[in-house]
Amino acid sequence: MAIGLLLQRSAFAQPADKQATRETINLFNQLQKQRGKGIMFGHQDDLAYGVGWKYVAGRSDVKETAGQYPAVYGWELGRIEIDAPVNLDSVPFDKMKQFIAQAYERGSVITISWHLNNPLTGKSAWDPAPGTVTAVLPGGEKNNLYTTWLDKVAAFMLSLKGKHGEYIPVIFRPFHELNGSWFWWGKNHCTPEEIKQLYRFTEKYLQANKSVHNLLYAYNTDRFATINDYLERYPGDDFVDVIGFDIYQKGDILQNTKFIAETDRSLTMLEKMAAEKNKIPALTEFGYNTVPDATWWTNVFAKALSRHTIAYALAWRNAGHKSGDETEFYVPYKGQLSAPDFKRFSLLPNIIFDKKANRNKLYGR
Ligand code: BMA
Repeated sequence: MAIGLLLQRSAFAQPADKQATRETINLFNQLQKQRGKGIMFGHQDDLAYGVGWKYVAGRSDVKETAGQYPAVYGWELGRIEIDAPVNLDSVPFDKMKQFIAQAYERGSVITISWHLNNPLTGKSAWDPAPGTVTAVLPGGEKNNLYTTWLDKVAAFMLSLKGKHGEYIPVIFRPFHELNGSWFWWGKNHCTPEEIKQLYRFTEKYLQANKSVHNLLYAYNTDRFATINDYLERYPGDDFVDVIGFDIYQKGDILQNTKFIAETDRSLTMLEKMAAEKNKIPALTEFGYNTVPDATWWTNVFAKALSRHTIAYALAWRNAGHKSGDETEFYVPYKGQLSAPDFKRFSLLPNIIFDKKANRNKLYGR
């Protein structure tokens, strides 16, 4: 009975956007179907730069250490709203489009985040000025401005095309980490109802006003304690395709056991919700900055994933040396301490990089 019900439900599952393009529907179905075959490995900004290099055709820190490209590529639209030619991490939007097309042709998955500026103050996404969400909602003083920003997002999404003229599907994850309070859309700066409204407004506007139908939508918290906590700001099953959370290991390697336990526990809750709601579970961001542990990949991360069948896990960006003494990277580069272990991790039977991903024909072609 339970299995029958489940099959029945998945047979009718469809993306939040009822007019989603064929390739987008295929991606939605395939992401569900391939669960259990393995977890796809992703990396933010992978083809654009790595530690010690920028914009060298074909380069990728993941490829240079694991021996193959990732299966999922993360990109970021922050500052597209102000017509900047490059995003907040200096990635040129025109290059980003080319990288996205390349990855799509290889059969990989694209996911896009948006650290959009604060529409009320014009400052960054990290400016939590009181009243921003209220101002952005319909009837608010910045709603018009916000729709002009969405027009630019729509233009970007609609510029992504494959060889047959089809739109390239993208997993869009706006308002990520919404249960934290570091962004203007965060927990302490609006009510659950307000952020749900903003999420729904954004999606409806892109679909109805801009005819964008190549997006799957990700609802994405930071770390969370309970299912209730996770769902507090969930906009509803009709607005979400992928459910995920972001988690980073902090501190020294003595925290390994704690990280494994928390990630494992959170993934269990996520998979339970995904089964009930017929959504695709994913680890939407993860990492241990500078990976200061030679066996972190097989001894920590693989253990955290071992009991799970999420669709993918996205490592955050290899920014390298930033201003001051700061260094930021989440996958190894050639010669880095954890590189040999990362290679071993990439060969585990439940982990999918580029080669296995492309066999799965995620877009139905
Ligand atoms: C953060 C850091 C920042 C970056 C931001 C948006 O986690 O990587 O350097 O600007 O994400 O991509």
